[in-house]
Amino acid sequence: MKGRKTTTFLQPFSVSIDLEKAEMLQAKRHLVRKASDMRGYYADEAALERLMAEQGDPVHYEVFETPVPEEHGHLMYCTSSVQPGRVGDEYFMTKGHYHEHTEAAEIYLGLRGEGYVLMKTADGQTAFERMARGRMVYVPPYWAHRSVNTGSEPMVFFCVYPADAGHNYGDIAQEGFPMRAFLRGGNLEIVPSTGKGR
Ligand code: M6P
Ligand code: ZN
Repeated sequence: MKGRKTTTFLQPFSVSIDLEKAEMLQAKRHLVRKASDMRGYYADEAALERLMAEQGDPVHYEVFETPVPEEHGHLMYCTSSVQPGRVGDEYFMTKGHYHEHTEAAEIYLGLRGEGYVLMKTADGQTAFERMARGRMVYVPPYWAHRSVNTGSEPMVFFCVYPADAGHNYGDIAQEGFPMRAFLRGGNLEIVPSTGKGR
C-alpha cells in the first residue's frame, strides 16, 4: 500500500440493519432524545409542557451508532428513528445541527416512514427535501439539517457522514430555524418560522 497512514487503521467489518424494524443491530451507542430534551425547540412551548403533563416524557427520537474513530478519512454511520407525533400542531423533529467542520456533507437514506429534511445556511438560504423509504437526501456542505416526521409511523433513516464532522447545535440555538412543519387544516404546511423556538 502506498502512502503514509494518517488515520486509525481498522480491520474491515460489517453490521446488520433490520430493514423491517429499520434498526441497526448490535449498535454500540444509543442516543435517546425525549420531550424534555426538546425544550426551547418547538414553536409552542406550552404545548410541549402539556404533552409532558399528559404523556410523561415520550421519546421524540433515537440514534443508533456503531462508532468508528472520529478522524478524517473514516465515515460515521447511524440509523435514526423519529417518532410520529406533534407538539401542538408542529410535527416531531430532531434538534438539527450544522457540522462543526462545515465543509462536511451528509447522506440520509430513508428506510421507513415519511417526512422531510429541513435545511438552512448561515447566510439565510433554506431548502427542504422529502424523505421516504428508498429515498436518498444529500445534505451538502454548509447546510444545517433537521429531520421532521410527518407520517403516522416512526420515520427511520440511515445516515453517513465524515467521522470528524462534529455536531454544532449552538448556532441553531442562536439563529433559530427559519422554517417549521405543521399540520394545519388537515394539511402539511412547511412555513417560515415566526415567534419562538429554535
Ligand atoms: C441523524 C444524524 C446524526 C444526528 C441525528 C439526530 O441521524 O445526522 O448525526 O445526531 O440525526 O439529529 P440531531 O443531532 O440534530 O439531534
Ligand atoms: Zn449531520
